[in-house]
Amino acid sequence: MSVRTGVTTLIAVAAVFTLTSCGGESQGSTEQAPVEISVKNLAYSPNSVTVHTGQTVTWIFEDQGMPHDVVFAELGIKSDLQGSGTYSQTFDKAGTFTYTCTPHPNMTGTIIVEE
Ligand SMILES: [Cu+2]
Repeated sequence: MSVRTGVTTLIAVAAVFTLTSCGGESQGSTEQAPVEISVKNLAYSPNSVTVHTGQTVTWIFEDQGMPHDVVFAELGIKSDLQGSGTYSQTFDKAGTFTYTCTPHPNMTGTIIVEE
């Protein structure tokens, strides 16, 4: 492993810890734990997640600066095109919702919202 790769990995790990540690609500319920989706390598990972109504999903854009977005055409929801940073969306309506990326139509994902 090169030094550069090692440093990059450390930064990535630190970022994940930071997001995880400050994302919790004060409810103390594991059911409402933050749901995070990595946007990397032209894919959303995990590709399909199940949440409860009122829960927030955060996409983390980490595809080495390549811009992606998150578009729920059915819900009229569209994030900015982002090469870094995060985007969060709260789901208040139950259902199965698919989303895609504008520049890369074969990037798709699914959010299943349960009552
Ligand atoms: Cu994309």
